[in-house]
Amino acid sequence: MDGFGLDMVVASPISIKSEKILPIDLPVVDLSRERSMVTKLIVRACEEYGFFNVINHGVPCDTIAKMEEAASDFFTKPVAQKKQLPLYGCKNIGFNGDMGEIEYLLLSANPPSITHFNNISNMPSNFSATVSAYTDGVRELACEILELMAEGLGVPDIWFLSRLIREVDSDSVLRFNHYPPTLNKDCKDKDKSPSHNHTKVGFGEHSDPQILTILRSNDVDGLQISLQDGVWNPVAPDPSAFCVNVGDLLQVMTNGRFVSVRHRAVTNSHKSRMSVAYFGGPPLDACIVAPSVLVTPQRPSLFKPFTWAEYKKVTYSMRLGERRIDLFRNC
Ligand code: GA4
Repeated sequence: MDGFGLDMVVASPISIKSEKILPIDLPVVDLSRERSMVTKLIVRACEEYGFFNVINHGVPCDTIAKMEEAASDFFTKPVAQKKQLPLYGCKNIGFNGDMGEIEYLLLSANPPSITHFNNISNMPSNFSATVSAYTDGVRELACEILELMAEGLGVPDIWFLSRLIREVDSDSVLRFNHYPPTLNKDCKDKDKSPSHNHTKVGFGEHSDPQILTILRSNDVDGLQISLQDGVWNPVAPDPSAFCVNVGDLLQVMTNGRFVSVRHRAVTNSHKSRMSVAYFGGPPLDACIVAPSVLVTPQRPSLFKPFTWAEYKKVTYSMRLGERRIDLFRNC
């Protein structure tokens, strides 16, 4: 994987430091192919990359298009109007001082919270219907993928993961992200040259705490994953696909077979990047533990059992980039 290294420039605290940048192609899983082949491909992708693109996913194109339009309409509203929504955020991420070149809206992906949007002024009347249809579609896709994973891992109860996010009290989240272009209008012409880097960190390095993430983005790049410390692998956006990634809980529930890979989003100098991410999480009281078939004398249990409530509390008490999963490792 040598030969693509580009060094980037430090300009401000949220600019990219000098790092190795090495573009990669994610594995592509075509859900319309033969089941046993699909399960093998998914398992391999989750072991080696923690990420893959899924095509022929079954989520209707118009459901996706309406969602993207609703997200884009929302972000073009005046800031004062957006700030009226309790779950709107700009630059501040979490509660411990993390910052990024991003504005976002975080919603609970459970039906009662989505319906709640009907009662908030300034949101279009069809907003909650659009979000509900999209959430139903991606939740179903996430469940199908989790069942394929369980099958591929040889777990007899193939619903052991999907049932956690199908529960009515599952703690899943939908996040709309907007990364505005970061080329400063006052920039001198000489600084606008392609060799000058205006890329900044939109959402800093982290792993996703939940079980599985299903990400959709517009055609503007920005997602980077890190398969090796200090090396960033930009992933090209694919408008025909959903990008799927393993979360911390899935790493624990596969006893470390699947990897929750660190990733980040960077801005583009000239174009707005928009994405919608569904984070499939279990109910708060769910016990997070690997099934017995994945714990063997050759591969003893890597993690202590815990509840999602305990993990979530730790997640929100730490900085974005901290390796919270390490706190739950067996010695
Ligand atoms: C990362 C994944 C999801 O976007 C998120 C994020 C959450 C937030 O933005 O409020 C967190 C981050 C995410 C992990 C560490 C904590 C919590 C910000 C942060 C500093 C919604 C989530 O569940 O965890």
